[in-house]
Amino acid sequence: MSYLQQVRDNNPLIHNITNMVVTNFTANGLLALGASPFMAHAPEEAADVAKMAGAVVLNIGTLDERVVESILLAGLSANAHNVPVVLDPVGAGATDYRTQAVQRIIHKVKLAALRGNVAEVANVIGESWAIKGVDAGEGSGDVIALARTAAKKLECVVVITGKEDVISDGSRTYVVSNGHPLLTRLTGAGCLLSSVVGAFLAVSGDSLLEAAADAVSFYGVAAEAAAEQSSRPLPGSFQIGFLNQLALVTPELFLEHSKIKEIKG
Ligand code: ATP
Ligand code: TZP
Ligand code: MG
Ligand code: MG
Repeated sequence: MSYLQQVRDNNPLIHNITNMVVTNFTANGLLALGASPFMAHAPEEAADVAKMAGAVVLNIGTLDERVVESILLAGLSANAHNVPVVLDPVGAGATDYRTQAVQRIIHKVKLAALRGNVAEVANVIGESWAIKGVDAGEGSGDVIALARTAAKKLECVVVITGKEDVISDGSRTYVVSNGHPLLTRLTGAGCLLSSVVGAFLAVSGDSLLEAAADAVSFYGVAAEAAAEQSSRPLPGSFQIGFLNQLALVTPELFLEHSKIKEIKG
């Protein structure tokens, strides 16, 4: 059975410690998909929520020390209970505080997946890449090589998103060419994707790489369908249409439109 169908059948609980910009959009996106969002960022309950979840998604978008404390508590609890952890290193490299917070997190918490734009992922592994706030900068380089290197270094699946998305576990690598430019006009498009990756990992068993690639491709197919359904695609109506398509895209439609290519070598 497809990972998408398993998410819808099993309705996995996804613990999100995320930023104040995207909290509502992320919860609605997970609900539309068929997962069960739980937004819980207090350090007092972070460990308890993480251990009951199907996946934990950690996001540093609007971090402060209390958030970092919660992230560490949730991450360590998830690790102790075999719950997959996804990290979205929003803005890593933009300020020293973000860069250092990410280093504290990855040294303590074992990730199942890292999901970010190219500049964020480069900065997480100490390679420089221009970054503009929370958006990828104009840098250029070999994104496939970067994904492989990062996956090997962090020993987890790495998802680098952009016009094309690269998903690697260090030995196998996929490129996904689904998506729509309107996603770049929607704040939280990346953050919600990180949580959708979490939902797919929650039902993946050991097939983390395949589940992550499916999550990314499904998300892009939903965006394509939303743009196609709209008579005049604009950011506001696209956001609503996109949420609708996260609920409407069937496993059959997904298979028909999915563009996942394995990169050899
Ligand atoms: P950034 O802040 O750099 O925009 P992000 O965290 O918002 O990063 P994105 O890289 O924008 O994350 O990825 C979010 C989603 O948008 C992914 O599904 C990705 O495939 C899609 N996407 C991003 N850019 C494009 C594009 N130019 N064309 C089509 N899809 C895109
Ligand atoms: N500022 C801090 S977090 C955030 C903004 C605008 C949201 C970033 O979300 P995404 O998914 O990276 O676009
Ligand atoms: Mg974006
Ligand atoms: Mg982002």
